[in-house]
Amino acid sequence: MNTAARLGLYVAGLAVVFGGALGVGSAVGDVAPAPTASQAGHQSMNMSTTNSDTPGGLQVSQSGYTLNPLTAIAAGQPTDFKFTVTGPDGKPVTAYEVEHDKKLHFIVASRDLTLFQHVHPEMTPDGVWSIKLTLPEAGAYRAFADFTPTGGSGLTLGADLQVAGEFQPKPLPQASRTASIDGYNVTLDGDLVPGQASKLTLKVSKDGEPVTDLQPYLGAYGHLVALRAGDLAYLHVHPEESKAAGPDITFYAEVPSRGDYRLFLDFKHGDTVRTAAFTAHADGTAAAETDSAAPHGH
Ligand SMILES: [Cu+2]
Repeated sequence: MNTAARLGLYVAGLAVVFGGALGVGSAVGDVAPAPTASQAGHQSMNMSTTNSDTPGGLQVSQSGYTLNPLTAIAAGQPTDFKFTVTGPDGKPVTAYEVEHDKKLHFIVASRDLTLFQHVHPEMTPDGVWSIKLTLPEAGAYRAFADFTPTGGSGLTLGADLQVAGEFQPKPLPQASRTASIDGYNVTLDGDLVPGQASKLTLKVSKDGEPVTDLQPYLGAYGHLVALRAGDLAYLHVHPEESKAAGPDITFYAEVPSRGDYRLFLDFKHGDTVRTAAFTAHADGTAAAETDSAAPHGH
């Protein structure tokens, strides 16, 4: 399938997800809604007790689905990490919808937001997921599973992972509009405004030249994960459909509150996926910040 067709399919998928989410929101918001035939067919909707405004990733169990880590991780040791997602019947879920090219997206971030991995585990037919993980340092981590069970709505569940040993938590990196990784420079344009879909444009360059041959990754030219400092709430970010393979990649990020956020952009070039990370502050105004003046709220 060519890239344009893949992106088109991906956008169609997003529309479906939005439709599903709106359905849940209105069902939860109504006062004692009479179950409709379609709701009765979706067990997860009836079991949902979460306000639709609650960001993802803050709960280990939601709508009857639970993330269960099965493997302890030692610092610096490559580990075959296993987990399951159990469903409303208590059994491991084995049927998932494909979103962004994958059935399940697994993200691990250190609680201080200085380490980040976005990986794609493999599932056995009995519903046990596994992925080779190396967490280089001891400390507290948060693992996120982002998925849509077949017959249910999209969910992001979060679980703590503790890696034994002494560790020194690092302060949140200063807010910045530029990030460097492996000779690539990525700049961030746009401002996070609480309660709005905030347009963010990331521009990738290498050796001072704009990169115009980005490779599709997860059905788009980039994938952005945004985590809130303080509780690692996992935020909704939607890519804008793009026919150009760079240098600009545009996203819409919905941040629920003022405060600091850490943005992680995965992009693919030269057959390698790299991550550029930014700290951004959402202060409720759309005023431009500069690198040197970027406030870092405490
Ligand atoms: Cu993913």
